[in-house]
Amino acid sequence: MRANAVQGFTGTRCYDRQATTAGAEPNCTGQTLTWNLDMALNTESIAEYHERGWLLARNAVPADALELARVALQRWTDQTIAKWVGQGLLPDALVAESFERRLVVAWNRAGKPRYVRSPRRDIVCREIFEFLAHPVLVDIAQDLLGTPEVSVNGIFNARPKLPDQLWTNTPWHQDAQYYRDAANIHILSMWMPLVRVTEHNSCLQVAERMQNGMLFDNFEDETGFIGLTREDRATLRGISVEMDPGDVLCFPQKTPHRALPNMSDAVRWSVDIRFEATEGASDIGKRQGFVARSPAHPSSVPSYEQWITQWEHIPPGTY
Ligand SMILES: O=C(O)CCC(=O)C(=O)O
Repeated sequence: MRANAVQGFTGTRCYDRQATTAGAEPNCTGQTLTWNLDMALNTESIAEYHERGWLLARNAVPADALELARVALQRWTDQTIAKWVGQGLLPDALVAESFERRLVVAWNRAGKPRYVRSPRRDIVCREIFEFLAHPVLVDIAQDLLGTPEVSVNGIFNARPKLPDQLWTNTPWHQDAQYYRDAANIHILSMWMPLVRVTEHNSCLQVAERMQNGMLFDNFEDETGFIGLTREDRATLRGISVEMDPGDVLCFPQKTPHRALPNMSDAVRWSVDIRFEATEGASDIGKRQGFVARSPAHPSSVPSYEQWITQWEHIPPGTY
């Protein structure tokens, strides 16, 4: 089943957090949407997130934020391909190829070498820091978490997902399966594609209205990712969320989701990042995370130079 878009966002409001007047306006279907003008999302969208356990906000991520992620992913691609060239797997770095195709062309020519499928440590850089702390993303997090005291959770990933590649096919799981001791802390995931994603090239599927339910048992999937048992998977009804760059899919830590296989001939590029309320933030999230916004304690918001010290002991090539 494919998802209908939730038109929950207007970018202009996002920068307008000073305004305090409430408002209401009809949307294209005649339904009245209500706004508190110091919010990035309208109240219906926030309610929808809490009721259904996911929200697709269309055209919510500004181009400058996406560009920060893209720069980091391009740099990662340069480094990954340079390694293959250095190992003698590839004669040249294929710099003329497009962002959408370069990695897949290089990977095939290099003999399909293994690479870090969900890079995190290797994309840590100033651009990623600025992306994670981007005011528009923090605005959305503030609305969905219900507090202006917002932290970036240190679990974030890029997903260079190639065609015909079982080991990057993320199976049905709940994010909280990765941090079971923090399963009841509201950790908001935001998943953003850098290319258009459809059922053909590995869009995500979500199973709705399960965010307040049980935490499923961990099952070691054939991909090596944590997944759900065959029996638990059979209980889920997947909703395909097809998206364009600029859209953001938001869901909390117990919403089951998976990625469909990439059947295109191009890379499915995406990034997934997480936010939580600073008060009561998870230990795992704080380890490489940081305070992104704090009206109460503005000095707790770190600089890039301060944040980078949290990564110094983590070797390249690992998470
Ligand atoms: O992008 C993917 O393939 C999986 C993303 C995911 O599972 C997540 O963001 O939690």
